[in-house]
Amino acid sequence: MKNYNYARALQAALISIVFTGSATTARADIKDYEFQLVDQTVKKGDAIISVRLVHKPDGKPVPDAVIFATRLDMAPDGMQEMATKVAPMPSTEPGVYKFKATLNMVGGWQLSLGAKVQGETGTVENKLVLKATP
Ligand SMILES: [Cu+2]
Repeated sequence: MKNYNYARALQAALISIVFTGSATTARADIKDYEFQLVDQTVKKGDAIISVRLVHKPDGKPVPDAVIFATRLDMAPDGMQEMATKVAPMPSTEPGVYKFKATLNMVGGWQLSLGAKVQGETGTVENKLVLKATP
């Protein structure tokens, strides 16, 4: 009987360790981060695209992320092959990342971003759809 109680206590202790461990992981989950467009539309031609990186659980902007991948193409309008160059610009507001690009066609454009967040493992990967207007 004594051994049985000991086993129960050990099992309870292990379960609480597992739960504590998963709660910690959830708090630091890279999936808690998301890029959002500051403006859904831009004028056709030379444009500045601003995106905000937010930590979703508290809505806070996230500065100093390292953006390592960008692609801007017309996939939303069935023109994946129509891509344009994306150049990073200096940020003027913490958590807001700016890019310069020439959108030479009116319609839907998809901005794909890959980023690393300081102190987090994994990468933030988002695809944002914006509209170029005449
Ligand atoms: Cu096009």
